[in-house]
Order: sequence, then C-alpha cells, then structure tokens
Amino acid sequence: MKRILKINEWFHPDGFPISIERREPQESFEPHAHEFAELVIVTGGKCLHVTGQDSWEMTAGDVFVIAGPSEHEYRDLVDLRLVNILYQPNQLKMGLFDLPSVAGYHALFTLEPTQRSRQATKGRLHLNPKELAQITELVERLEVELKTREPGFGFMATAAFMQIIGLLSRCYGRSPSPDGRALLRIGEALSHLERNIHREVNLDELASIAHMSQRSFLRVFQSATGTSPLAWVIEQRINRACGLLRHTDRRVTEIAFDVGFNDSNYFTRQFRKITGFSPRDYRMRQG
Ligand code: RM4
Ligand code: NI
Repeated sequence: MKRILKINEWFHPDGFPISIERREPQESFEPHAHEFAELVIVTGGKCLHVTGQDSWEMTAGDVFVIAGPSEHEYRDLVDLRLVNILYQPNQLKMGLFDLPSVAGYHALFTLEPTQRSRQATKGRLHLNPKELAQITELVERLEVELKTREPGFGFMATAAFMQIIGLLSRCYGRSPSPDGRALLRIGEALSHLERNIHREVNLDELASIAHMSQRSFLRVFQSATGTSPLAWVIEQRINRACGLLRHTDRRVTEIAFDVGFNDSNYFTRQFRKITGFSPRDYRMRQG
C-alpha cells in the first residue's frame, strides 16, 4: 500500500496551513503521496526524481510542485539538499489580486501538477543563482515566522509565502525550456480567460493567444488541465459564486449574474453538478 503523508502529522497542531521541512541533506524516502501540496526548491546536490513511471535528474535551482494524488520518490541521492514548503491550498487564497494574470502562476501551480498526476512531467522551472538567492531569503523569513510563532506570525508567514509564489510565478515566465514555454502559452490562455471571466471568450481568441491552431489548442489544453476551456470557465465561475454565497448576502440570481452567467437556472444546474448542492443549500450549510 502506498504511503500517504497526513496533514495532522506534518503541520503544527494550531492548524496553520503552511509548514517548512528543510532537508540538508535529503535522505532517501520511500515512494509517497501527500494530503497537502508540496513546493520543492532544490538548493544543492542532485538525485533521480521518480514520479509514477518516469524519472529525471534534478539539480540545484529546480523548483516544482507536487499536488493532489501524485506519488514521488528520490533515488540515487548525491548530497541532495532541498526545502519543502508544505501547504494546504484550500486553506489559502492562492490566486490573490492579479496573480492569475501571471501566466507562470498557472503553469507552475496548476498546470504542471495536474499534468504530473496523469503522466510523468519533469519540472520545468529552473532558477538561476540570483533568483535562487532571492527565493532563499524569502524562505528564511517564512521559516523564522513559523518557528517563533509570535502574535501576527500567521499574517507575516502568509505574506512571505505569497511573495515566494509571486516571485516563482514571474521566474517561470522567463523559463527558457521549450516544454515550459508550451505550458506558459496555455497559462496565457488561462490568464486571458480569468481576466474575461464575465463574458464569453471564443476558441479563436484563445488559440491565437496561445499561438496554436484551434485543434492543437484544444488538445494541449485538455492534456494540461484535464478539462475543456468551457468546463474550466464554468468551474472558475462556480468557485467565485461559492465565495459570494459564503461572504455576502446577495441573492442567488444576483450572484449568478455577478459571476458571468446570464441564466440563473443554468447557473443552479451547473452549481449542483460541481458542488453537489443547490446554491441555497450550500449557503445554509456554510453559513
Ligand atoms: C521527505 C521528502 C518528501 C516530503 C517529506 C515532507 O523527507 O522530502 O518528499 O514529502 O519529507
Ligand atoms: Ni513528498
């Protein structure tokens, strides 16, 4: 049976959703998956990183995210050093403000990890020494907050974490690897969808942003996200609707229009399909 690392074993009992595990060096570790997401920053040495059927060599500067049910393992370790930032994505507002308009954010935090859970995918982000030094400094700040846990640490730690993901998302945009560029182009399309979530965006528009034919765009999109552009948009809209149902007292029909639907019955059907509840029941349970 495969080992799954549990939230209650790897996070502080106070429930704060970010935690750091430094491995200097990383010892060999059996194949495992996590109940949380893991942002891995390789700071030194090398090894063979095995995910599913495939493996690749990783070295200092490599950064990748393991999320969802993906299994991984390190083999042939040669003085490997890394920092694991463990986080619970559902407990954090990851895509705050304009972060979703940064293509690298989608590529690193959603596209690579979902692709990796279905097929072996090498991490494409490789930091240069200057970038690695900047990230290391932010990681140290995060670490101090998590260690001292002084009043306000939750806020300060979250701020440092956000700076880390923001900077990494930007670095991804400078990623020269060809595979990385292909994912970035899908990331650009996702940014565009996100910015225009209130209107219908057509396939033609998306394909031209991604510099692909409509056919290859659909294929690459499906392989990177596991879903179609339309389904992706609906899911984003329903996510937003969930937030509005929880945090405002706007009426369901108003919310349907707020998030970009122009038919509230259709909204209710899609909402039930994705969450399992009607918008009203959802609000009652969450409230
Ligand atoms: C291990 C190894 C694993 C990570 C745990 C938290 O040493 O780095 O990948 O999931 O730590
Ligand atoms: Ni792990």
